[in-house]
Amino acid sequence: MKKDMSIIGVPMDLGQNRRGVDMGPSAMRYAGAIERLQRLQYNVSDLGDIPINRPDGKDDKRDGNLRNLQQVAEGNQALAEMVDQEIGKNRFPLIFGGDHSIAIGSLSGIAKHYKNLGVIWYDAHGDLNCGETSPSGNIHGMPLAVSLGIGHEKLTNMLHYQPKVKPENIVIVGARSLDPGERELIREKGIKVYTMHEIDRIGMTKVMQETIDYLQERTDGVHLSLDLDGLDPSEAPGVGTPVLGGLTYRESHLAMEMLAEADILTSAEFVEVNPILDDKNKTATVAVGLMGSLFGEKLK
Ligand code: HAR
Ligand code: MN
Ligand code: MN
Ligand code: MN
Repeated sequence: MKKDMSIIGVPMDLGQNRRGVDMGPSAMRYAGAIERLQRLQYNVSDLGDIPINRPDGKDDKRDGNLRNLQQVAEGNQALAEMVDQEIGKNRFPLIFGGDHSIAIGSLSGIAKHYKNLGVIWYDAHGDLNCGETSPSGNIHGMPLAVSLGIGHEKLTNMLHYQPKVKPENIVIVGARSLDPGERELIREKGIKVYTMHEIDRIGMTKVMQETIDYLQERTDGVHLSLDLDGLDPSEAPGVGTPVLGGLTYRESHLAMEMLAEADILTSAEFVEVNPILDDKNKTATVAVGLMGSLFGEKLK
């Protein structure tokens, strides 16, 4: 893993309905993210937070059932440019959300630099909706579809190229809440998914070993997009759309350690931490613990 690392905060809460997730970057910094990474000998540069414009108060789902499309697109555009620039300087981008709509900007900035970017989508959800299939109009349920070139042009064509990612280079881990349109897309595109059912059956060790082998064979870089709602709400309660029956902290810790050992990651993001819904910053603390494992601690 590269030792020069750039932290980018994205205080975005407009990709969904519940305020507070804009404080995710602060919560993870407060939980000691920067110090933890420095202790692991990373040369960390904290670039602060991307400015997010507030909506005008009128609503909202004016353009194709997409809530706050304009502001979400603008924030992601700024993020994409910054990520692109940091990778250009040969630095590892580590992005703190914010709701999961920020993966649109991350992937736009990252994928430019790879022919075959791999993506690990660690999440209770597939985030494979578009305006037509979304039950909510919330853009945080759409970023993976956007990366495939499916969705509103303002999002799919960010930085003027698309698609960002090929369906065969994606692995979803932890899924347990998929909408009908998402299931159809998964089937149609042949996206690799480890649902909670598979993880229960074969265990996290095998799931991650298969994921790593699969991606190592076909990709030239791997982005980890870790949505804290992939974990069980008993351990990560500070998320806007909790779903029972999730991954434990220990399973997640193991997954991160296996990724560290395989040394395949080239960028990462931690999203959906909402300190307003949390229990004494527990979820941000879990996120920072997972960062520790992901970036090389191997104590516990
Ligand atoms: N699938 C639902 C929707 O599109 C819920 C998405 C909830 N999302 C997230 N992203 N937290 O993973 O509205
Ligand atoms: Mn998500
Ligand atoms: Mn989710
Ligand atoms: Mn351990």
